[in-house]
Amino acid sequence: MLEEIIRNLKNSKKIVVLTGSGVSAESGIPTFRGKDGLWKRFRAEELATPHAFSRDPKLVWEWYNWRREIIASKEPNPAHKVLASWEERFPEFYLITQNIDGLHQKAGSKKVIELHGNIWEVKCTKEGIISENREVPLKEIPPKCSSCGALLRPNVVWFGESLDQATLNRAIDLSTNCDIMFVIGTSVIVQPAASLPYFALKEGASVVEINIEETLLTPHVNYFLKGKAGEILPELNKKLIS
Ligand code: BJW
Repeated sequence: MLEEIIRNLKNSKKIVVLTGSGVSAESGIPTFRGKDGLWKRFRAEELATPHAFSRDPKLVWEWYNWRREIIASKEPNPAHKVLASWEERFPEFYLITQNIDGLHQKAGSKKVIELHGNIWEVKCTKEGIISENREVPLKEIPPKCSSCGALLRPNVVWFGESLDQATLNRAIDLSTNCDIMFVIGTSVIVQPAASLPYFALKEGASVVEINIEETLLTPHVNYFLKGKAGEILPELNKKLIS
């Protein structure tokens, strides 16, 4: 099956990859819905909704501060590295991620389309200005805007919030017009990201899913590679470059 995927990949012009938290699992960053996933230990509605933030910004920021501490100590794994090398190899390679951890960029990917924002950015709740913030741990919780004093929030997309429209449109356009799509380390549950592989399938693209377990998407894909992204992607890459 790997040979067939490689043949397909080599014949493809537009290559799209959609990643989820499973890609960073081997770096030591918890996923959301797995056995040790964040939503097994924490309630999403108390921490990852606009309502939760307006009710208790300190609690929400303490949780993000804890996650920032974990992420700051982690390094990209072989899956991130292979995807970064594919950006160099293929002229029309597009990486769409639901991850907010910045590990794709740390591995060298330069043009990452971040659907759910980035944990290393903060947004002023009054002026809407987005800025980078890499302070670990945060000195002040909750942090305040240095120019107007208003509360800052993590620049991530919470449940019930819309994704940035231009970013989403770009992801839909790429998914609708690609030749091959890799869907890696995501449960394909959270909308609207979960619809992207279906747009690709509908337009006749080949879809390759890499996951340690089957998802609702699996029965629809052309190829399902069961296993860890950090093992399967290097294996695919070895065949690609040999
Ligand atoms: C491996 C592996 C290895 C492990 N190798 N694989 C009712 C009310 C309100 C909203 C809704 C509603 N019903 C539906 C909605 C819409 C909602 C939604 O989809 N909910 C679903 C849960 C049903 N979506 C939204 O609210 C979105 N906005 C929206 O739709 O706006 C319009 C709207 C507004 C109002 C009402 C309705 C619509 C926004 C979604 C934002 C998601 N935000 C989060 C948090 C980001 C910030 C943060 O991190 O703190 O994004 S939630 C979380 O899930 C995070 C992820 O990006 C996202 C996806 O998770 P992912 O990456 O797939 O992780 P897992 O854990 O689910 O899966 C990991 C996978 O990896 C597994 O399959 C493993 O097997 C695999 N794996 N190790 C390969 N080594």
